[in-house]
Amino acid sequence: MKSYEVNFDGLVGPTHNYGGLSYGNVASQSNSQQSSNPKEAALQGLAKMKALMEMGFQQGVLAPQERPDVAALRRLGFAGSDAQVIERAAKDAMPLLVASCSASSMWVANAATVSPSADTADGRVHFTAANLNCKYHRSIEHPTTSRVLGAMFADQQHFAHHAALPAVAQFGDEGAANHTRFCRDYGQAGVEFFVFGRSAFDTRYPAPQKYPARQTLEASQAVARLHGLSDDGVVYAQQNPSVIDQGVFHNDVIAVGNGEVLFYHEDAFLETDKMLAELDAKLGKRGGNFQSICVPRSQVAVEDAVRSYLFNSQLLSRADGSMLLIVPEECRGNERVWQYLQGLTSSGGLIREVKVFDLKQSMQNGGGPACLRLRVALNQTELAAVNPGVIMTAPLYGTLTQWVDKHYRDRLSENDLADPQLLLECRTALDELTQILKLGAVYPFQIN
Ligand code: SUG
Repeated sequence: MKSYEVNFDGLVGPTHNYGGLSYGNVASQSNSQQSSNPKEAALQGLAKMKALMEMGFQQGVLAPQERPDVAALRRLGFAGSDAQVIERAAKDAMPLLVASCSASSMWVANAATVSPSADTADGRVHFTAANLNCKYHRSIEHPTTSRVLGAMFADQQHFAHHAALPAVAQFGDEGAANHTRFCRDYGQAGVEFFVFGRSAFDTRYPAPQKYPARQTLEASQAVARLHGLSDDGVVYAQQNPSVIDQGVFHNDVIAVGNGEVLFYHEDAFLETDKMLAELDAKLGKRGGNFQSICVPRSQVAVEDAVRSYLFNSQLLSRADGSMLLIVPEECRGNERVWQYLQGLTSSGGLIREVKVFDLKQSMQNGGGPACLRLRVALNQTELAAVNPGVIMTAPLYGTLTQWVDKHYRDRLSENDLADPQLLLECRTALDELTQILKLGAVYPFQIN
């Protein structure tokens, strides 16, 4: 049976703003307080979805969340009508209002970890929503994420959903941003590669000194257990703590994998040789031929990787067996990175083409092409069982661009977040969106 990698891209929500909320994420910190353009952000994301669809890739869309999250503010003690809750938060605790307005759910690589049916004990596709425990503004995403994923992948015969791990730092889980799957074919058993930043319980693993390591080994192991993965189909590796301290807050900022290929920076991991040997042996037992492409620090420094988001790219398999890299515009703007990419595509290797996308609105918060998508490998039967409302088509693209044009502002600054009108605009837009995407009631304002 034919199998596919389907990319579900996060639709940028109407409150997209630069809140400076992510310590350890260089772009988020350095663009803090700038005014944003939510309309442009959403259209940039939709343009990428459309382009991939037109190139023949399977493409889906993942809905944004309800923001401002009034229910989250109520849990923190703000009371009264919805408008009063926002007004009081703006007056007494602006950082909490900013956090409750973040459109960060757009980076759906952090929404969940997904294991395809070929890897799992019960032969279903498993999803574990990520607790995103490291940052408050992201930790409030998972209940809605679970409802949205449940509405997209509702058929229990094919899809199994797990609640987020316990919401403590020891089980910090950032989803697919630290998870890659290698396989010969998307429908065959593969090797799931979990990258962690620290161990919560075992002091033998070093930890970064400056910035937080968001993903723990124990969280990754729990996800592997929940999904029913077998030991011979799993490899764990530790991210190099020194690159976390240079701004690599997720592994997908320093490495990307697809099919049989891992594209990574020389400094990405600890014990790299051992890790590569394990990946090679385990994928070999599953009929695959593991290949790795190491980008040397002499050609691309970690700092250039972080600035350009070279590795936060989408590595896509084309019908002729070659690969295509989807990179952000910032890669073209970095001389060393661009030179490296020219050499890579002309070297006769697997990666033959680079396509550049303008995702500046998202990039200024540290979210590149790979952050904006959640990969779900599905066979034909499973794909047919997905809610068809979320599969990208030319008419859906048209409807969504019109929806964005109608509802989104083209400028948002911190002061605007306190505007009670913004809440109404967002709810009106999202209510319409759930009808467009055929999701049913998934948002707190629709349920409570
Ligand atoms: O969690 N930025 C996100 C970026 C997530 C990128 N995802 C992956 N690498 N997969 C984060 O740090 C910034 C929000 C702000 O500052 O307004 C933010 O949440």
